[in-house]
Amino acid sequence: MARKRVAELLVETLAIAGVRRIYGVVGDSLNGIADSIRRQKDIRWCHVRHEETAAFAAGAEAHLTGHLAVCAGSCGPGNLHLINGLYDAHRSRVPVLAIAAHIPSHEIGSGYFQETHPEHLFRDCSHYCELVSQPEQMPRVVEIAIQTALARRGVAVVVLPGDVALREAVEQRPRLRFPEPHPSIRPSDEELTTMAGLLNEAGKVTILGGAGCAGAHTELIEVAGKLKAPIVHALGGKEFIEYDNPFDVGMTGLLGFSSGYHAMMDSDALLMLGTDFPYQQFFPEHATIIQVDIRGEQLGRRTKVDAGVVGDIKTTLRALLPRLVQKTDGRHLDASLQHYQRARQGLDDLATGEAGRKPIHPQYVARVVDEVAAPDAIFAVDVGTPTIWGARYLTMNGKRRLLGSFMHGSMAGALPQAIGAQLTYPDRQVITLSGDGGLAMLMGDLLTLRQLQLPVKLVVFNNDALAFVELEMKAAGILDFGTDLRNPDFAKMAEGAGLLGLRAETPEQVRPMLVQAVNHDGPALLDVAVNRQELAMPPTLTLDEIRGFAVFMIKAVLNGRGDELIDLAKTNLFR
Ligand SMILES: Cc1cc2nc3c(=O)[nH]c(=O)nc-3n(C[C@H](O)[C@H](O)[C@H](O)COP(=O)(O)OP(=O)(O)OC[C@H]3O[C@@H](n4cnc5c(N)ncnc54)[C@H](O)[C@@H]3O)c2cc1C
Ligand SMILES: Cc1ncc(C[n+]2csc(CCOP(=O)(O)OP(=O)(O)O)c2C)c(N)n1
Repeated sequence: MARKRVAELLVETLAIAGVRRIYGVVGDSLNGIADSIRRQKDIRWCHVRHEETAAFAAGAEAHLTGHLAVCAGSCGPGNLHLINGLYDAHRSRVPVLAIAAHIPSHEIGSGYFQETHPEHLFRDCSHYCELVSQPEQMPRVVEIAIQTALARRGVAVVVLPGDVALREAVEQRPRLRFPEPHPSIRPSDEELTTMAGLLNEAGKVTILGGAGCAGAHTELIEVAGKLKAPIVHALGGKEFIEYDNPFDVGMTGLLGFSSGYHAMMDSDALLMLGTDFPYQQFFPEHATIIQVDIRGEQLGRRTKVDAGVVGDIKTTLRALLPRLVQKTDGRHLDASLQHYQRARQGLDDLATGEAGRKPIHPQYVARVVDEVAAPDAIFAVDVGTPTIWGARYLTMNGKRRLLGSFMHGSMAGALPQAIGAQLTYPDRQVITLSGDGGLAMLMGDLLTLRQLQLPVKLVVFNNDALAFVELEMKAAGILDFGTDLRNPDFAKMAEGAGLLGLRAETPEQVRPMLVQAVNHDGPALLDVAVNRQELAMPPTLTLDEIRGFAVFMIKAVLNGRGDELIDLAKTNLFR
């Protein structure tokens, strides 16, 4: 029997590891791998138009499934294009393997056509990044890469020169066949006793939960009940914490709810569970802080911590529960819940759309998306104001999922993440909240929706601006600059690309068009002309920020842009 080539063995190893898709763009140096994929049935080649899309799509698949996802790029520029999406996956700690095809091995170091040094380039956005220079290294290197991506949660990169991929393999089959590791980890008895002591002693306890609470909903609710503790969430935890939660008081942070902010600030003890919420200024200074994280290096990273323990949230809370004394004083919880109701009402009041009354408020669009979307819809939100609208108006229910570039903070993630989501879950509704800037940035991959027949629904918040940055500029007291967008007719462009294209210009058009898009048997884009200046006030303004707004107004007047000020006032004070 003919001996396998290195590329073939690589693909077989991935298939045995459960990989079902590889996202990428082909190229000479990838030919060996592409040909091996073509000749087997387990793994599908998902041909996108930009390698950044491939990496974001793989990241979305990994986020949704928890399993390894794979992307690939050809040598030099091909794999270089992966880098931003890989940073996103790495920062979001989802297991992604990137295959970076490389120039012929005998040319390395000669300054050859398309030569780069992928082992250096990807070092910063991976846990593991190694060059395969000999057939003997296969499958061991790719297996180490897979194990590292899964065990350390993040990116691993295998750099494979095109000629090595085509050589005969020495080993003939993958070595590893064990399932993905899922250990249960909990703090020691002494640590649990210390934690319980601090929580039992404290008067007002608040919980801040993050993405690490996934799979621990029951335990979280039980602990909150015993401690009579309001639960605040960080954005990454929204999809796992917010639903069926009588202790929910919303999110904190600049985009958060005032109730989330105050529940933390007013607490005597804060219990941080599986969160890397990054903004230091939103942590209380005087509370006792107890933190649980699966990774010890996270403890005390964002705020001072009085007791930090290593453990997975589910196992740790299970072990902690019998040590907690049932609290009886519910005043902190009740006050926080009432505050949350008021904050929620305040936000809901902004999400209105009256027939014929322009402009369309983006909050209203997000609300309608929330109402029309399926109970198990997957949402992908762009960085920019769509992140705000998603965080505030999309309701999670335990089945819906939420994708975004929350930690890396890259624009343009929604479309490529939606591509990965729809390929992974062909029968689920996948809806984006796209920025007009974000959509334009990776717009070429609209073509992928038709090519791969993906019925993704794109909702474009078309405000003719890089509005989030405009807001940041205003808050910093500088005049907005470089934020104007002269957009094309996105609906017509979508039609040209084989999608259903719709454009809503008045509030009453939003719902019927969205329903039409969702019911359309194929990809659809709904371009909504939304208000540009919709101030998204943080729960508390710092003195610096208040000064910032004031300075902006003065500068705007000095600059003869009083009209804009009036717009601002109309939009935000008199609506
Ligand atoms: C424009 C923009 C604005 C934003 N504004 C806000 C904002 O106002 N508010 C906000 O909250 N976020 C905001 N974000 C997102 C923010 O940057 C962070 O990404 C987010 O707060 C982190 O959420 P997290 O802590 O839930 O998730 P992660 O950052 O993913 O942290 C999860 C933590 O849990 C740990 N972990 C994982 N699994 C387990 C387990 N099984 N057991 C124990 N520990 C585990 C991990 O080690 C990690 O430390 C914004 C993002 C953007 C792009
Ligand atoms: C790749 C990248 N470039 C620039 C930025 C800085 N940035 C953050 S939000 C934003 C504006 C996003 O504009 P758009 O997609 O139109 O959404 P909007 O805020 O207008 O709703 C920019 C430029 C970024 N986060 N990522």
